[in-house]
Amino acid sequence: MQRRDFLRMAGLAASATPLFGQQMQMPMPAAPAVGMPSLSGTDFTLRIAPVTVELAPNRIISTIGYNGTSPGPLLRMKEGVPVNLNVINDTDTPETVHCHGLLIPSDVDGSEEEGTPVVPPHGSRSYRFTPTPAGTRWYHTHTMSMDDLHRGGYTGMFGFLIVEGKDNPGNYDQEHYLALRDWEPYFTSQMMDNDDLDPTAPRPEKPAVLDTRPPGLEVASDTFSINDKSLGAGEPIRVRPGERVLFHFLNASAIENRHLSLPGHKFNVIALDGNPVPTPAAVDVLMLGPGERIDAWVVMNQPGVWVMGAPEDPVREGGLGIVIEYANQRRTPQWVPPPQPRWDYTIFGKPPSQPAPAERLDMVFEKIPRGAGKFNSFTVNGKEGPHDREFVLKQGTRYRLTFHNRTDDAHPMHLHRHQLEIAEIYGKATSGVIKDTVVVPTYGRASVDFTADQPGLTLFHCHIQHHMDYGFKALLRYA
Ligand SMILES: [Cu+2]
Repeated sequence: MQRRDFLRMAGLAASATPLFGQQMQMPMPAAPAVGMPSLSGTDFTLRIAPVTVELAPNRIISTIGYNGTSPGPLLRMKEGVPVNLNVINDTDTPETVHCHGLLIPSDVDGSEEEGTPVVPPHGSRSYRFTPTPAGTRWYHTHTMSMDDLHRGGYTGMFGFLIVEGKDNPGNYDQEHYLALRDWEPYFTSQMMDNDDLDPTAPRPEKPAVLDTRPPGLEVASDTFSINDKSLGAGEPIRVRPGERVLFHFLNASAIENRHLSLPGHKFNVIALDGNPVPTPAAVDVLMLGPGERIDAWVVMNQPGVWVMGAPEDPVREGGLGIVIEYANQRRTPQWVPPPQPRWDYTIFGKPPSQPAPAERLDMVFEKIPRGAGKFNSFTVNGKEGPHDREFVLKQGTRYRLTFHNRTDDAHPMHLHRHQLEIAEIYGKATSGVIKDTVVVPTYGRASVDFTADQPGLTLFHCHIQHHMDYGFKALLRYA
């Protein structure tokens, strides 16, 4: 590490407490979650190298991270102000850093498929771009892992990237950035999904005859954390009755959609994937697919000591949670199962009012059991990625993209460098919900609109690493 970088990190670590210090209307009574330094300005350096993560005193894992930690530093950029992102790669493999949710050119987006130059092993590279739009974004490696569970998205290479706009919500007492994560993944043929908790969900794409061939191996985990700490191992979030706490949640998992709840409290969702929603609404349970973010505030009005965590017992007990402790309360953290999770993007939308799209594209998703030897493979319209010349966009055209999910899994579908407006999902029409990653339900259908206004190669893929690596991606290009 260069001395300059070290000084910068050290200085920021010391001043990291008031994250939105200047803009806050009330003083922050407690420190934010530890373990996540923050960097701001216009010149950012990320150093990729092995790190250890102390999930709990008796649970220390080795992985790869940024600037000595995982999650990496919170990067704070200003909307519209050009930045340099300098990436130093201290590992033996080429690396990429993808800025997820930003509308930036292909050659700096951080995807090799789009033509972004990689950071060579033991080399460095500088990317210059103008961050936009404002909101909760994130950055992560975009390399393939294939059958190596110590590479790519399975490592600790992820962090928050906040693009600050002119507006700031401001009206809260504390602010926390919480990344949901799993560690030490392994292969299994057991399906452990919790995507299908709602048996009443419509399944318009369920095939009349199901494929009964034995499935291949998928990736699972039993070890979880929020940021770098498993439930109970880190400092609690300390609150006082009546406080409004703003949470920025990120599912930084490479393998699974996750739910989250806080007994006795509701999440007031104000933004999805960093984009303000037309109809903020209070919910008991959040759902985040890999890659998704939710900004939500909570009024702390149930004094006690609570577990905010995953509703599924093995996941929460495996570490996916954090303790919320009210002042002057001393007791074992309490957990109460939430009502049936029923996540629905459309409650945050408004009645359909979007213009009719000029063009329509259909994508049929299928899973081929053991299509890749011992693993499943995934196809879009009958073929594995890259779909080099299949999806050719006309500049300036508004498209409606309809996903037909004929698989037994819910997939978080991510389009790089563009914003997706949900038009229909779960059989409901909506508008105004702007996302970059949309979880398409099991055997479900979803339509999203986007404007082709970002010329250049554009990657579309499932954000579950194993699915992306085994075919579930497509390269969109402009005519
Ligand atoms: Cu998937």
